[in-house]
Amino acid sequence: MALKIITAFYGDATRGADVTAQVQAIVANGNDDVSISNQSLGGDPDIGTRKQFGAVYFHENGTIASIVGQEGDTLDFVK
Ligand SMILES: [Ca+2]
Repeated sequence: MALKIITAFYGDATRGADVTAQVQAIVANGNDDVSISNQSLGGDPDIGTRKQFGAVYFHENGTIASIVGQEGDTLDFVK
């Protein structure tokens, strides 16, 4: 069973994008390593800044987890 993404955000305090659907698509096939980039998340919500990323999601075991990072990171959703 894939992870269930509750919410995911990519951007900065000024501009950002809800990337819940993009992250859900990345993890839909069981992959749990998510590259944080304009390419993987569907565009650049604030050109010229280093974007932040945060997500809240259900693990397979039913618990809720959160993860944060920055543009350029690869985040491991299930360690
Ligand atoms: Ca993993």
